[in-house]
Amino acid sequence: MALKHHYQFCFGPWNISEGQDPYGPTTRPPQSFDWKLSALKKMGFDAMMFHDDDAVPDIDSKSVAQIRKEAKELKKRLDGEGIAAEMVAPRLWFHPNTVDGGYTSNDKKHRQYAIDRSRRCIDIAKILGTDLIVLWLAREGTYIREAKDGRRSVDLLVEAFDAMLAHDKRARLAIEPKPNEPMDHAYIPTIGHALAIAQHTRDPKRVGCLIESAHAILAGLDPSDEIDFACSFDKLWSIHLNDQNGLKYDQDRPFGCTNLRSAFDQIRTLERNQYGKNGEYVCFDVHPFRTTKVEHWTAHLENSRRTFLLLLEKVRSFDEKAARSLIANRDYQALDQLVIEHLMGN
Ligand code: GLO
Ligand code: MG
Repeated sequence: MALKHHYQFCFGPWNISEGQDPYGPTTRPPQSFDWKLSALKKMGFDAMMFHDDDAVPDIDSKSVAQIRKEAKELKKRLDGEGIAAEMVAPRLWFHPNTVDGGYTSNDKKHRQYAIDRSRRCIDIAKILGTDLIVLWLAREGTYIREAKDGRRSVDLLVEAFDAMLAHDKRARLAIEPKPNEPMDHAYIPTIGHALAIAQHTRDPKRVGCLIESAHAILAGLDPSDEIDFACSFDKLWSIHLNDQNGLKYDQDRPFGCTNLRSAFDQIRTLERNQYGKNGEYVCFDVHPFRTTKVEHWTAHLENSRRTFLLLLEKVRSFDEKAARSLIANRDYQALDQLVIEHLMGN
C-alpha cells in the first residue's frame, strides 16, 4: 500500500539540463518548455519552480505590459494542466549587467538593473499565483576580497530587499544561501546569514530562507541542522533537496546519492518540524549526470522522489523509543548502530 503523506513535489525546467560543463558542450539536445511541463505532469509532480525568464523568455527585451501579458498566458496554461508555480526567482547571473553581481555590483546602473528586474520577477510571481520569490544570490560576492566593501555590500543587499518588499506588500523573499560558486566567496553563505540579514529589512516577517542540501554541505554544515535552525524561526519556506560528494564544484546529485544517512536525517528533521503542512513544497534541485542518455533524461527526478519516499518510510519506522532510551543512557555508540542497521534493513 502506498505510504500516506502530505508532501508535494516540484522541480524547475533547468533540472532537465543538457549536460554542459566548463570543459565541454552539451551531451543532450535542448528540450522545449512545453516538453518539460508535460514531463513534469506525466511524472506526477505537483508544481514547477520558475526563473523569471523561464516564465517569460527574453524578459530583458520586453515591456512591462508584454511581460504581464505573457505571464497571464502561462498562468492559464498551468491552470489548464493543474500545475502550480511554486516560486519565481530573478535570474541575475546571465546578463552583462550582472557580471559584477546584481544588488552588490560596484556600478550603480547595474544595481538599478538588478532591482528593476527583481520587480518584474515579483509581478510575474503575483500573476502566476505565488507570493514566494527565491533569491539565489549567485554573484553577490567577490573573486578577490579587495574588489568590494563587505559592509557596504550588506547595506546594498538590504536596500535591494527593501525595494522588493515595498514593490508588493504580499511578496515573501526566500534567500537561498550558497557559500561559493560562481564566486570565490558569497556574502550570504549560510542560513544564519540569511536570517540575520532578514532582521535588517523593513519587514523581517517576509524574509525567510530556502535550504539546499548541497549548499549546506559546501559550507561544511549539516543540512539537517540548517533545517532545524530555519524551522525554529518558522522561516523555512522552501527546500532544494539533492546531494554533494565533498567540497567540490556544486554537483546537484540525485537526493541520497552520496550520503543516505544524511538524506534520512534531513527527512527526519522535516518530519519533526512538520515541513510542508503550510503548503511548502519539496523541490529537487538535481541534474542528470553528463553521461545520461536522452531516454533516461528524467530518471534523476523520479529517483530523487522515490528515494525521498522510501526514506520517509524508514523515518516513520525508526524505533524512536529505543533511540530515546539509548540517549538517556548516553549510549551513542549503540544509537549509531541502531541507525546504521535500520538503514540497512535490519
Ligand atoms: C545553484 C542554485 C540554483 C537555484 C535556482 C533558483 O546553485 O541551486 O539552482 O536554486 O537558480 O534560484
Ligand atoms: Mg538550488
